[in-house]
Amino acid sequence: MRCLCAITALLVTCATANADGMPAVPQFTEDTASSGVNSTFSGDWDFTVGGGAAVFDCNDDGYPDMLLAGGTSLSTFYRNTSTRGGPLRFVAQESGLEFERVTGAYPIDIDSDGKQDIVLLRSGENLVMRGEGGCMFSSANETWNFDGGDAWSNAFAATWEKGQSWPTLAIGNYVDREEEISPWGSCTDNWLHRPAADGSAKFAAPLPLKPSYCALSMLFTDWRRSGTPDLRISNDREYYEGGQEQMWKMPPGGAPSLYSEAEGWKYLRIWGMGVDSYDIDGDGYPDYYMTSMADNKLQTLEKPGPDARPSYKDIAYPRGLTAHRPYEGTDLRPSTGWHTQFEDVNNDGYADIFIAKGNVAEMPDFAAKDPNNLLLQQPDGKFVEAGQLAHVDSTMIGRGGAVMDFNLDGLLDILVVNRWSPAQIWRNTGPAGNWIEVKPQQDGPNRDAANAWLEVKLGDRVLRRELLIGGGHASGRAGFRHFGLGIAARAEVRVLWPDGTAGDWHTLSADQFYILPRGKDAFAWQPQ
Ligand SMILES: [Ca+2]
Ligand SMILES: [Ca+2]
Ligand SMILES: [Ca+2]
Ligand SMILES: [Ca+2]
Repeated sequence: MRCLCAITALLVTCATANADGMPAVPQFTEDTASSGVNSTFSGDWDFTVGGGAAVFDCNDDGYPDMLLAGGTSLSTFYRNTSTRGGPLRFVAQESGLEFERVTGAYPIDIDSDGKQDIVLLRSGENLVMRGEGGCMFSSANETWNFDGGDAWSNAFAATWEKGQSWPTLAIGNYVDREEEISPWGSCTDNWLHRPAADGSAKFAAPLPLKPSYCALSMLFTDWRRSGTPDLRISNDREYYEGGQEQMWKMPPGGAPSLYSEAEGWKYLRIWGMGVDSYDIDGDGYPDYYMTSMADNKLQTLEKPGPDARPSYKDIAYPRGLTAHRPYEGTDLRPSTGWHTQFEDVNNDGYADIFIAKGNVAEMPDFAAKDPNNLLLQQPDGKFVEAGQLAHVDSTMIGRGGAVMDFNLDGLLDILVVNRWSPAQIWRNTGPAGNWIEVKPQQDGPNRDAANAWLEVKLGDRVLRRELLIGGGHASGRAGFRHFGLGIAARAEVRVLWPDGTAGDWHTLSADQFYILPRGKDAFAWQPQ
């Protein structure tokens, strides 16, 4: 177990909480200057949104490598050369993923060959890039019959629909990028790329989702645990005409249809930028955090249960999660949130929330100096702001990013892609409690078990999250999933597989990495 307490200049912090109840504040060291990462998301009008990162391991050493979107600059691939617990270091190298006009990127093993493939979202033609091994990639648009279109894409989600061995990809499109002068009302259709009907390893022609309302983030999520994920889309009210937040019913093999108000879906309009989910209240059902301009939303089912209607209430205010304006400085105009992620950054067993913040460009009604948020969850379920104390309060114009353990020491580090400024990367130096990182794996299609659930028993609580491909803001991750364990020396862990089969509980030791193969014993994996 690592050191539980540390004295900083400001306060005494412990792995669980301070005497005053404030959760332990992890200390982040910015490694940007020495990291080898030097990427800026550049461009004007049709790079106003987007600015993402894909984080994945492509040379099988366990250390997460990454691809950063560059907008009008080339996207850049970085191989992770960090050592365990050491400073974050990367080397830019040729990968085949270098393109102009990339807005975002998501890893997904489309052909289930054990190598991550990468979906490149672009202001222009989207690309599916097949992983060849050794961190080399090549376009598979033609081979896999993927129509990349020509829209301005920023949102992505993927699932394997029931009975399919090939994934369904959803791509969210923004306004018509040719309509720079009067873009209002020009939201272009989102596309659903389902598997080809003949069962070949190809995509069918894209199915437009009508109406579409300028999606900036989306998730396939099994919101009522029915075994069939639906498609939740967060939309930017800035440009849509008559739009709202959406959830598409996705009957396997059937036509998607929108949940209606009569079915319980509530009319909600936000500047939806980013989304993530976690069972934050422990009722067994996923809750959703959506970033916006001014106040952000935490949605929970009004009446959870297997027959639940898709009626959500916003509990961001009582949970201390509105994060609606800067928490430091003198600029008190409302703030603008983008990438968001639930992760336990201090390993106390309570999931926290990170938000990358930054003005769209120079919108005068919104804060120009808008620090990123690090909201730490307390045992009572309320969150407290710790961005400044943790030193991740950058006021560069944040967009996408990732909360990920880049140096495999069990402490989650933070990456943010900035508009017009270089991306930043911070190393978490603790203090933090115990942890566990796990990777479910199954044979056949959907190897990484998208839409499985991970459950971690910690005393009388069960930590629970759905494994999703999608969400955030234009940014996706693959690899080990992290849980903080507080002072527990072990935890019981199980996987609920995407087809509904419940795996056995495994008793696993803290501070270790584990592979969880379906139907077999979990085994420890040791980073070099
Ligand atoms: Ca690697
Ligand atoms: Ca692959
Ligand atoms: Ca925490
Ligand atoms: Ca780390």
